[in-house]
Amino acid sequence: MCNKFSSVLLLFIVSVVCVQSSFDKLEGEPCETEGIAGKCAHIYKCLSAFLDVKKRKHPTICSFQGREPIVCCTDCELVSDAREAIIGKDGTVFYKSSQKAENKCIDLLALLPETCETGGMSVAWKRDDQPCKKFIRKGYVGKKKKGFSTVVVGGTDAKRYNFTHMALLGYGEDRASAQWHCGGSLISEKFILTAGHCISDPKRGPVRFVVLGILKRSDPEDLWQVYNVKRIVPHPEYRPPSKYHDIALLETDKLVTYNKAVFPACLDVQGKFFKDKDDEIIKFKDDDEDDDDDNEEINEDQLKEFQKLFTLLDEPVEDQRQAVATGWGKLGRDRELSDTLQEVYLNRFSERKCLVHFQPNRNLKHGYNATTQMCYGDEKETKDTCEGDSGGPLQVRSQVAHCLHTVIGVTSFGKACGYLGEAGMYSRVYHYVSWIESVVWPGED
Ligand SMILES: *[C@@H]1O[C@H](CO)[C@@H](O)[C@H](O)[C@H]1NC(C)=O
Ligand SMILES: CC(=O)N[C@H]1CO[C@H](CO)[C@@H](O)[C@@H]1O
Repeated sequence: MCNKFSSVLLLFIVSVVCVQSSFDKLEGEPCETEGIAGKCAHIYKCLSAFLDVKKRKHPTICSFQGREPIVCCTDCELVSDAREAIIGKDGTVFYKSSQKAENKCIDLLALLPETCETGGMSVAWKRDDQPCKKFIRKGYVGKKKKGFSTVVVGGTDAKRYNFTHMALLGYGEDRASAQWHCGGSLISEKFILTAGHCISDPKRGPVRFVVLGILKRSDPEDLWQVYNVKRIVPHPEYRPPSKYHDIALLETDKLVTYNKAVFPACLDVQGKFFKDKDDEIIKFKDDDEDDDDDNEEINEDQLKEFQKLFTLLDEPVEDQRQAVATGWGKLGRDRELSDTLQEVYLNRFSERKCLVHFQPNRNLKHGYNATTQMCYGDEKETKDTCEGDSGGPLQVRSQVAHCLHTVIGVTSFGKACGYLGEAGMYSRVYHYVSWIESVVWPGED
């Protein structure tokens, strides 16, 4: 990308040099371009000029620093290095963050087998009330989908290619006789995220196989993309039978091939916005929230603080009030395992309700822990994850691209599934992101 860019840059410098003569404005000096007042800035600090050059549009030159132009920049904010920006197929811009897992998610854009709507930044061009060019987030993700959770009772069949990160885990000596239960999520070319308690089966021993690319257990053999598990990495604090830190990573013996049926998911790197307090601001922003008895008061200061946070970020947040759990688990209590992958839309329970649902017991000494766990379910319909769904993802659509999912939770356990109003427990991915990064992408920055 950089090479291509410098040749374009050079070409354009040559053409500019031919037609203009004096380039004497230094970095920081005022300038004007297309009738808009700006400031001279190095081309790599001026995202809009950088993008213009990529589109072979000439920016206004202030001067040169060696061969690199100082341009007249009308952006509201300069960036540290525009070369860090990733341009999506539809022209949207992503800016790399300091979070490895987020950058990995953005990198996936270039590998997507099909194009899909991306959710990066786009330029808000100057309007009369806006003295400079601003990059704003394209915000489709935070938009609430109406009628999302309607008549689904229990799960529904998922569509092929909709959950391409979904893995099914196999236990047993060989593939032919292996038993397949527990789910997982493909999160890189080598790693599957699953639950701690899925790393082995009481009768058949450690997990040995991972299958990707299927929608149905009964899918023909040629759709089964099977990998051997080379390494099992449970979370270092996972101490069964305790149910805390119920999360693990599986490494495959070879690199996973991405295709239309197999493609990884992103990890939730934003979770901090969805702790208890923040529930309130989301409710505040959402005028059609109709329940609920747990509308605790928020004070003025808190509100201001949240509003400040939101304007600072200027981006939508992934709406995690509703999330989708997927799995090939049992279709209900005392029922058979599902042949077709099931998807079930669940609602987030308030922290208070989670505490009530999951009180301290033998394997959960301190009860529900909001830092490391979350609970989702449905209070009005019988919807839940069930036996065999363990290890699978609880997910929302990714903010990076419409066709990607962000895994926010790992299905951990429930009580008896299929009772009205029950909640299921999920390991909170956000809390584990740095551990996941250290295992999946070690030694990279
Ligand atoms: C919840 O888990 C975190 C991380 O393990 C721990 O530091 C914290 O003390 C736990 N909170 C409670 C109330 O047990
Ligand atoms: C996330 C995703 O891929 N969603 C797709 C699920 O399937 C339907 C119908 O095939 C598509 O319209 C969605 O875009």
